[in-house]
Amino acid sequence: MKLLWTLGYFLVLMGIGCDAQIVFPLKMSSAMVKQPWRLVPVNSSQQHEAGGLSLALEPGAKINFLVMVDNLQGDSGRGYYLEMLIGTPPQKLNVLVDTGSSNFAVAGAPDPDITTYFDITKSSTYQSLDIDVGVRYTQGSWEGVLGMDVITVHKGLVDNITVSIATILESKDFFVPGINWQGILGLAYNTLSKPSSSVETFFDSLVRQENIPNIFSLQMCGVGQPVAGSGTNRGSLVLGGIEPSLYTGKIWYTPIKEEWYYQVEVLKLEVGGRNLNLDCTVYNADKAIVDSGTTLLRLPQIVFDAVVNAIIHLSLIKDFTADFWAGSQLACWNKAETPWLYFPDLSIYLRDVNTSRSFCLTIQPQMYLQPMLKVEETLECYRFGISPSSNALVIGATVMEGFYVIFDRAEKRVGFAVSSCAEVSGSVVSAISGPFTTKDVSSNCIFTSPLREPILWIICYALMSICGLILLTLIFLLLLPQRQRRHSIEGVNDASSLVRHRWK
Ligand SMILES: *[C@@H]1O[C@H](CO)[C@@H](O)[C@H](O)[C@H]1NC(C)=O
Ligand SMILES: *[C@@H]1O[C@H](CO)[C@@H](O)[C@H](O)[C@H]1NC(C)=O
Ligand SMILES: CC(=O)N[C@H]1CO[C@H](CO)[C@@H](O)[C@@H]1O
Repeated sequence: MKLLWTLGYFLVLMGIGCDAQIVFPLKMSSAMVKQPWRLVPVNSSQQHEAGGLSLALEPGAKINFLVMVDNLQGDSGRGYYLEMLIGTPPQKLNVLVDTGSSNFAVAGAPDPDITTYFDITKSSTYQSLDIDVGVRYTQGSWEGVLGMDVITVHKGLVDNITVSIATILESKDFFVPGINWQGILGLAYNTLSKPSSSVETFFDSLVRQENIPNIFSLQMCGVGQPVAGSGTNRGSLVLGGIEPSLYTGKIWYTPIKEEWYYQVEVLKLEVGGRNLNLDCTVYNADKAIVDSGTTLLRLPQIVFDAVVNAIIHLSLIKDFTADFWAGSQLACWNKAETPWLYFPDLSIYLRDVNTSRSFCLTIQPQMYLQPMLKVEETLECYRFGISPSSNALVIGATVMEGFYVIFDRAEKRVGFAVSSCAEVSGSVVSAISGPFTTKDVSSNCIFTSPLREPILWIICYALMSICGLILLTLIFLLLLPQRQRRHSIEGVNDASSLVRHRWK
């Protein structure tokens, strides 16, 4: 990595409590921050208490869920992945855990950025369905063919179930250097399955064949670790239930507004305890989703700008460059300094399952300022973990790392609890609070959703009608001279020669 020290030291006046001048040794580094990869499909053809499903088994009770903690590895920058055995005899591959898409796909051919792939010719149980399939994500895409085979998730106690597998034959910006996974496990709803929603998702197949509850939960333990470090941070994907050891306190649930992505309703954002005061529909434009396959917290542009302004205002640091907020520059401090004191907390309010209440996820700066791998011995460098988006608010890995997130599909709701591993240097960096009243916000912050698809169809029909009209006119015009020629041959209408001249 090539470094350019563009800015030196800054003097920052801290006015909180005392008027002392503090020398704030901030450096900006233009170390090339590779655009974090994201995996949100584009143009998708467009409360229990914890005990209910927990691991705490009565003696002799039937195991009706598939719990295995610590079965994930990875980091927020390159994703968390699960080891899977595919085919007969089994071939071992790592797959990225992605709650923002719905296809299960693995490399089916060699690629420079991966070490292994699934060789269908070596699996006696593989059945090709002979259907072409491709998925485009916000970044990256692939094309391949659809088939079926048996899989085993050794560290998830899933044994020999048959699932749809897409084998990736060609891809673009999908596999990137340094990743340690060779496939993707899309855990969202079949509505987003490609080429059509009739392709049963991995999790639906699992629920059907193993008869487990329709719920999974996810803990990712990379807070405070370099975003693209050794890639060995732990995590847990619990298939079929909730594991009590992975969280503390109460689980708060928010309704799933529509079953495609895990779409939720964001009511309010606060920076340092101050309401941004934007119309709440802005937070859900055009959707707010929970997506483990997106690295950062992504905010609609207007919200992003408001958050950055609020942070600049509250941190009293005027000297961050635009490139830092844009994610292409790092902020570096001497090892002995920690910047946390100068930055406000960020809170996201979600509607509770009791719709007249809300609860709020709070993340401290330790979560949205992410350490990068060592750039220089004496410095610690951070990148801004929030980025703008043109079409969604995405609660990505950066935020999810603070929480144990429960995808309760059976009850159509997403649960959040403080994760047991959300600590940096011994202090917990995430919190959940509530309940709050929703009197100050509109009763529905999602107005685009029910209209989105119909409007596209209306436009489509309108265009088709116009095309039809043009076609009819053309046919009419083409037939006209012939009719008139016939007439003129019969000597009825001499004027037709004029028309024929024009058509020659
Ligand atoms: C999985 O089950 C199929 C048939 O149900 C069997 O042929 C195959 O050997 C099994 N594979 C493994 C790895 O157990
Ligand atoms: C929902 O929340 C309101 C306000 O806190 C409360 O008065 C009401 O009893 C709650 N309803 C249910 C069904 O819990
Ligand atoms: C929802 C969505 O992302 N729609 C995009 C589909 O693709 C067109 C053109 O490629 C974009 O303009 C839309 O925004």
